[in-house]
Amino acid sequence: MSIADLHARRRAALSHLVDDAPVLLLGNGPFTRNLPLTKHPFRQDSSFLYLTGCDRPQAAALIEEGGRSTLFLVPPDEDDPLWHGATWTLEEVREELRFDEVLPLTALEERCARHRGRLLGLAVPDRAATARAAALVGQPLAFGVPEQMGSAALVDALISLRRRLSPEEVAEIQRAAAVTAAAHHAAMAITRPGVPERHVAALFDGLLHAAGMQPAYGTICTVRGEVLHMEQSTGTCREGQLLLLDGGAEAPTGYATDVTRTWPVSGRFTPRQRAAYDAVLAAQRAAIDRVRPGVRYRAVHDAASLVLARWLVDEGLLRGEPGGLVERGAHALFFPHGTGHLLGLDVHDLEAFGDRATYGPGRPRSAQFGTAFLRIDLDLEPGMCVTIEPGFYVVPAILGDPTLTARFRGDVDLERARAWQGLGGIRIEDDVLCTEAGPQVLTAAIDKDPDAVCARVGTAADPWAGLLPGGGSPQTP
Ligand SMILES: [Mn+2]
Repeated sequence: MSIADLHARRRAALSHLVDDAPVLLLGNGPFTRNLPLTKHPFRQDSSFLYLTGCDRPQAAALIEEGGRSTLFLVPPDEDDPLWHGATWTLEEVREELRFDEVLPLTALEERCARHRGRLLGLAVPDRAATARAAALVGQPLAFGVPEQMGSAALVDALISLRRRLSPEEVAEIQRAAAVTAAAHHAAMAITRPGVPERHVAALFDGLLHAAGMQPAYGTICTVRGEVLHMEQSTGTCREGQLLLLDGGAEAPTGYATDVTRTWPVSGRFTPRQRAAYDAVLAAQRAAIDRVRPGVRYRAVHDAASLVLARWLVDEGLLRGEPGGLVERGAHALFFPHGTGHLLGLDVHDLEAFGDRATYGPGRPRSAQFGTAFLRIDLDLEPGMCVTIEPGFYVVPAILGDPTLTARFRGDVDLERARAWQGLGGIRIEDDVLCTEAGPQVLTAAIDKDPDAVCARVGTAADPWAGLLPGGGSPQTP
């Protein structure tokens, strides 16, 4: 089946799920950077992409009874061939994307008029497009505000369709995973003391671009792994430090990967680093093993937390019985986030729809520190793809937090914990497909065995060093 047929099939399935109610979809417009002419790279809204396969800016679609579909586009300008090269016709797009009809965007309001009062609509990241949809649908819409994401029936239908990936979608993630593997391995290879973090980050992102893909999210590349979403790569890799790289390719079709690896800058772990790395890896493997149909994701998270808690007790960082420590949430002092999230067209798939998409009915979020950040608590089903990404972090902001340290006074040995400061953070993350046959790690080609990782570090020259002004010394401050 061609990709375009797949999109047509999804529109028919959607129509069926909403009892043939007419559905209006607006795509994203271009996002201006600093001048009208300079734009951010275009990214289509994921639900629009899912249902249309159309990655042109300023598009709209109307899905009517039985999945009959009309696409609306801004036709090319007369001088487009001069400025932008090859041009296209609405008819060519109609054939390519298998729509029943393709009309100029200016016809949208008139075509929607016949469905007044019955249209289902959806918010998208683009505010102008969302405002246009809200006016046509006659209800307030706001992207990222769960209760205003769209008409309830449409949102529920999209969630139920997108939550489980088809084999075609899994194949897209696998394509992106192959590129992600090459990029992670290249990043390991050029890491050595003195190399600026940004050289590693630029090689990682550059490799994705060279493969015709792009980062699915802002790549994290830092020796300060304890800052969970460290966005700047302005530091320098130093002997004795760990480098954490959280980055993944997005395929041209929009499907994401999300992978974290952590490795020693020098290619050798200290005994303490190695112990922590082994514990995180054991926690990750225990959690991956739980990714099976019918298992509640909370149990996957608890499995990772328990393995870490046992090790924390062995190290003397926590005191007490591991099961009780996890129940009280004491492990979160060193593992303060959830074990993972859904993955698909969005790197945190369906998260824009809120907990309605990612938590089971009647399952409110935990109020407990750490567990409150768990991004998914569904019963796993075949076709769901989740990340498994436990970590161990020595976070000064946590160890110095008077409320947290008072709450867990009996559980944590603060003096010992503070002696670990400077280790930073270790996270190991893979993308795992839930199947009837058990967990399938889509990113298994990326080394995580500690010896295999170390064997890669420092095996290649810093490719930027000779290309940059100033002689290209990798010792840039
Ligand atoms: Mn992730």
